[in-house]
Amino acid sequence: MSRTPGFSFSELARDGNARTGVLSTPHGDVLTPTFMPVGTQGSVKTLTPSEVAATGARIVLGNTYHLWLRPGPELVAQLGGLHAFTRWPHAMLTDSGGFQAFSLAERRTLIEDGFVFRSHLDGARKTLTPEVAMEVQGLLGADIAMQLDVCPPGGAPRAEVEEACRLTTRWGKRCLAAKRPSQALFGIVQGGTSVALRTAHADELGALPFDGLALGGFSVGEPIAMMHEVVAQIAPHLDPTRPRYLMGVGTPLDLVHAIGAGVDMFDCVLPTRNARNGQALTQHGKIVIKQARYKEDRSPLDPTCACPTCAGGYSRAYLRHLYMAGEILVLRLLTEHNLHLYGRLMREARAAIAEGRYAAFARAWIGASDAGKA
Ligand code: PRF
Ligand code: ZN
Repeated sequence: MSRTPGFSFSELARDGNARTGVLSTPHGDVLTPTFMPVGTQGSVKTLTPSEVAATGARIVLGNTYHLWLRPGPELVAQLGGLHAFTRWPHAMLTDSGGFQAFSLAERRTLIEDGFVFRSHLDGARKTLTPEVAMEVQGLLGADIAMQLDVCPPGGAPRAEVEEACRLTTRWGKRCLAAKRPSQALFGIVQGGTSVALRTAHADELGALPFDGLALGGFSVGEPIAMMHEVVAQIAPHLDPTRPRYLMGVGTPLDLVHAIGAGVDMFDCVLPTRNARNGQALTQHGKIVIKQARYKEDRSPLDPTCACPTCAGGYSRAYLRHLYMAGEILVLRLLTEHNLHLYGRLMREARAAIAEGRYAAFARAWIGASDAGKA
């Protein structure tokens, strides 16, 4: 079932439930598993597109909610679309805006037709319907659009999770009807931590002609072990001919678990946001750079890392100094390091799957981070 011209997914190798493949888009091929750095407002904070690509990323995520409110999709379209506007030449995906409207907007309410809310920028009253979400994403012109969905908070009552699934299916059908023929569209499976609700919702959305299927509603406050368990059960159940995308997740360990379950795509603000909060991630856990223990530390963040920060010889002591002095260079240096770690994790995971040794690879990563915590 070829749905959108210029867009396809093919599995290259499988190892248990883990798989490696290639996602072809009008802006190039993306090897999976892949991590999409988050470029909420049309930039991956602190980095240029060529710096982002140097981390290994070949697809980034943009946000409908933010770009709709500012600078507006008509302006972006007039300036040639999000690719031309931002100078990112590779693949791009936009999230539909519901999740962000729910977490950022003021006085938001959910109705059958969509979300009604007030902008967090100027208080203007806005209505985000499935048709508006598709119109905005069409004007932005990313390779992949996401359907408008309802993401209940972690621990929401079962009736609320069931209603979120029903509404998400109805909105998914409206998004498919409103989609541009040239833009791929992914459906979003909800269902909280219930495997039964998620299985039913995955079957419902899987019957529709989406180009890919996402798992939404994870990492919203449920225990991490429960997320790993539910993802392990539901991901293999999603149609293997289409890419599987776990939204807004997570730590390197979360990704190692989810790749083992058969997830192909990820996005998360964690590597970029934590960098700006002074945290460097490594295979052995995180480094909080402001800590006094790094004051005279001549070593790089991670001696095994080939990123421009570590390979460039910047010491932990210098990075700590920059952070304490409020120098913005440190935000770039930590962001580069963190995104290179995610890029390397994806590259090594793909190689491990292709060579049939993913289980050993995952054990090594999980063991190294457990040792780092001790
Ligand atoms: N839906 C959408 N975007 C998202 C999520 C979701 O459930 C999440 C949940 N982790 C992150 N981003 N549309
Ligand atoms: Zn590094």
